[in-house]
Amino acid sequence: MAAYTFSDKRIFVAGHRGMVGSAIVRRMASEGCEILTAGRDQLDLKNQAAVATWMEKNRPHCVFLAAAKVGGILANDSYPADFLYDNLMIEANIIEAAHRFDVEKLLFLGSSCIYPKFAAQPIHEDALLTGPLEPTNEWYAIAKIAGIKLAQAYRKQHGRDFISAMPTNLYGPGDNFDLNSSHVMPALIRKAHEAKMHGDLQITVWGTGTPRREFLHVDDCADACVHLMKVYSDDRHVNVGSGEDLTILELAHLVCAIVNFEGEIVHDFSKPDGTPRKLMSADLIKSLGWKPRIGLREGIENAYASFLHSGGLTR
Ligand code: GFB
Repeated sequence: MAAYTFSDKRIFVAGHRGMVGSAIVRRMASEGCEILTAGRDQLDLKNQAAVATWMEKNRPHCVFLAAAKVGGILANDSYPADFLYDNLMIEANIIEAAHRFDVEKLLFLGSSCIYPKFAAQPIHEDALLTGPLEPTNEWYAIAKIAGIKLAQAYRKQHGRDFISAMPTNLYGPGDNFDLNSSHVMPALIRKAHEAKMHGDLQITVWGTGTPRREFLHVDDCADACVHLMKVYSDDRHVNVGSGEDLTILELAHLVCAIVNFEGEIVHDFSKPDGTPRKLMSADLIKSLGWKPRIGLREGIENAYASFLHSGGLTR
């Protein structure tokens, strides 16, 4: 099958203000196409009629569906209705409108939390729906599984070229550094930085620090999405990861070393650990000719620099 080309086309990046969407916009700048975006003030993606009207008016050839309600373990656990409802509405509205208005190609972005809590590691794509989900994020996971199924259903029933990518835990420029709603990486960067600035003797890590996580810089994720859009056309979703993981405690030590905070790391055992391990197999995406370029240390240095550049946040 010939590779999909972007040149002279209109490409809609849904969720362009988010960490992933903004990285896709940066990555697409060199592809010779027109990038379409719609801010929250212009278009409510949860409103079916508004999405259909926007799509009819703007007629994109291709859609990156990176818009989503996202958050770390505590936000997922605290706002289950938002994580389920918002994500179902956004993806259903965009996918249905993409079909109605003849979008040539669409990539739906999910998350590694779609897999069963105790899936065999590394997790292959076919582990989907083989066991119970992790309770702290099952609402988000169910919405993301529904998104994969929507893409598959429109392919099966309507012959649409809609594909899905499942990134691992992402980090990088444009991340959310709010300690109540963020993921672990931005939380540790902020905590270590603020502790250094205030001369604190310790930082707190949630949970036991023993869960293992895989991390990918968002620029690598954006590059993988663009690659998949060009070369992949099938109903199976594709894992997007680095193929390597580490414990949260190891990550905390690495972040502290990069930020140059030399104090102690203590635990808040009242906070949840979540899934014990979430390492995805990268075999499929490797076989499609893609691999990450940004190593973990280099990626964290870049994320820290962008945190500082954006003014950092000190209490
Ligand atoms: O990144 P995170 O919030 O999400 O947490 P998940 C990962 C691990 O880091 C958990 C621990 O074991 C946390 O307890 N952790 C330690 C911390 N210190 C902190 C901290 O200060 N903040 C945070 N947030 N965590 C999310 C899902 O799961 O992953 C989403 O809830 C999504 O649905 C996302 O899939 C990628 O990796 O546990």
